Amino acid sequence: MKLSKQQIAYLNEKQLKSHQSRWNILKDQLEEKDVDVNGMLKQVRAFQIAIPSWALGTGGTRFGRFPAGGAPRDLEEKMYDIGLLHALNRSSGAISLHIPWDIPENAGHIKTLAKELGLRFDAVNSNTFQDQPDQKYSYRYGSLCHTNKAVRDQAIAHNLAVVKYGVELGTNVLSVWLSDGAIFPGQHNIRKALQRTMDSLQEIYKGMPDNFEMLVEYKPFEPAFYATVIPDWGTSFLLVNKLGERAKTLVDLGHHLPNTNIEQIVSTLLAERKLGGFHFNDSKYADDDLTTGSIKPYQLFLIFHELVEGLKSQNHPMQYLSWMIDASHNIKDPLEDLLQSVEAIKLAFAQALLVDENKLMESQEQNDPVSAQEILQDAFRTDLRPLIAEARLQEGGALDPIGVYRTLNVRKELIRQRGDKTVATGL
Ligand code: PSV
Ligand code: MN
Repeated sequence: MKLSKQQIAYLNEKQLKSHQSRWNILKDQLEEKDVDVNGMLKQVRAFQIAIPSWALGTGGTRFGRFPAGGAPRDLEEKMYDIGLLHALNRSSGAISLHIPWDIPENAGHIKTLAKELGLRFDAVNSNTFQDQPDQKYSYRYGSLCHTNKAVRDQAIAHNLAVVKYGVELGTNVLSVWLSDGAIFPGQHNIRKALQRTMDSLQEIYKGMPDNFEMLVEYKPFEPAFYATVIPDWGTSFLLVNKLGERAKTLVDLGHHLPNTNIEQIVSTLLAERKLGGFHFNDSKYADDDLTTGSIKPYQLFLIFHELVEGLKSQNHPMQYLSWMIDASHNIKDPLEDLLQSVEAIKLAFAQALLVDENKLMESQEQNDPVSAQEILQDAFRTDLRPLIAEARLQEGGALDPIGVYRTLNVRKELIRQRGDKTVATGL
């Protein structure tokens, strides 16, 4: 299913007047504060967040699944779904593939479709956390950390095969997340498991083309409950530092223990030129994979504040990093959930752009935490939704993406086309 610009423009018409009045009020308010409104609009318009190919169907927990129907049955249908999102919000113009959940069998055809839908390929993700039917050795006791060299070699070869798909699709980022670890104390030698992981990653790094980056993701627990081999940013940082310049850390917001100061991690990694990318989601307890911004929007804003300030200090554009969503949609329509996530991310980004950095620096120099808080919260509490809508409008997207999605009965149409019992590969 595809949405045309005309369909969207027609539905925008009805909301144009009320949008204009809200936007004019905000614009005046921002201009009064000497905010570079056009500069902000330009940045928000350009910002793109990759959609993971593994999160377009209804997810579930180990207790059950409640699919909503109309889930994409193959990579092409997944791309059409991302095309729908991008047509609505103009900010989902990239797709991140998880291999072997989504193997681009015919790269030429897939690239043509991507072009037609206005999409590009973001990081390719390897998967050595599950066994595949045709695989020789099992990953039951780990992959890159395994005691048996043959298993490690198989996992290394898989990662290099993923890189090859990436090359064919025109991306240059490999993202690695390992579930390797011990579920019970004593199960493995912690020091040796880390060393073997390091050696295996080195093999992969050496095998990548010179322009390829490797992102190493960390996660404190699950499925390895006792000692995950790469449990935290410190371990990832240690590994990527040893690997080389093109290896960096990937921060998944859900991969922290409660109350971890993620913005501080982001700032430190960025300062060391070792922050490579993001997996956005939100959580209350651990890796809940909830809609971004649904639980802790202030934290998201504080993270973006560090990103905006840090990248600016290094003269890097926002697209210097890989931005991706990594979520599971248990009870919401996955496409609506993704629209909400992208909106929350753009809002946090725009709020961060609004922070008066010079004034904040003055407060910091004068050791004035009261005024620092006022400055940050003034930006956070400014309702920038009309600016995000205006940016979308200028890009040819929908003023109200979820409204248009519902008015056009997109889910109903997808169910009609694909059936109500379809299952998508992925989470
Ligand atoms: C693991 O929890 C993770 O965050 C990794 O990024 C995986 O690639 C993804 O979720 C899908 O399982
Ligand atoms: Mn992730």
